[in-house]
Amino acid sequence: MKFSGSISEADKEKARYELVGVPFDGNAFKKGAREGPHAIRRASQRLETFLWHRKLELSDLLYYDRGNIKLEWFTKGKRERIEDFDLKKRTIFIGGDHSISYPIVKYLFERGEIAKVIIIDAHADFRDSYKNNRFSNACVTRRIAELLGFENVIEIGVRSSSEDEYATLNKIRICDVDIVKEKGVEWLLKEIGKGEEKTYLSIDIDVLDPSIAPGVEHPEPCGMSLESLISLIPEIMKRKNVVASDVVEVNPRLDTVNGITSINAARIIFEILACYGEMDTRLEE
Ligand SMILES: [Mn+2]
Repeated sequence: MKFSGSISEADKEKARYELVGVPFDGNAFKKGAREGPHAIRRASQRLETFLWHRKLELSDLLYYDRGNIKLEWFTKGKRERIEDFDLKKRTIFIGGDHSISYPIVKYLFERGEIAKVIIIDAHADFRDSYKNNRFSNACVTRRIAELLGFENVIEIGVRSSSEDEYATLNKIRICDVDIVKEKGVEWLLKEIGKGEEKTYLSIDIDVLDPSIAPGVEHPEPCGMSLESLISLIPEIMKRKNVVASDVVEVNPRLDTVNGITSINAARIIFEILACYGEMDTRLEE
């Protein structure tokens, strides 16, 4: 099954954007996120591809769901790589647990495809190691920041970390929920800044409130509404040259209330696709 609105394999050369599933949960504690790509593709079929608030038929954007890629990863950090991958088009990776972001970012960074990373997540994920695994989904932001340079990573929506983790967090720019509540979205957008550098946007679905995204390994109360996330994404993408992104941490085994977490993940992917379209229209003008 392909993501809703994907062009067919016969027409794939016409695609302007790509979707790629990464069915991997080897670094999660509770398994199930490997079923995320399938569940999100299925959920996407339940939504209209006509985006009402934009009056945009998504399939007109021409995107292709190229199926899943393999992540070859021996946990405990011995080795990690993704299948050779060519980022010719703006892409959305569908996870998988959050640890998939690291090998993808590493792969793209080493090929000069990205320079900055924005992470939207309830959790700081800044532990040096978790349960004796440095590549755990609880360490992903730390690994990415070490790779790209701490100044090249910004984290939004955070509302949870350990005390030890918190003590190290001054190394990266964190716009946590409290400060965004206090200073407002305009302030947040100034913090994010503008720039043409190629950026990777990683969205952990658990940034949403658990009432609307219950199907996650670590639900964290007092999260974002879907409306605020959906309005934040275009604001970020107006200011940053987002060439690739991911939506991670949907665990269908825990998503027992009408698959709402998968539905909301599909809806977020719709929004990113619409923003890719908008970015390219702007560049062509
Ligand atoms: Mn998280």
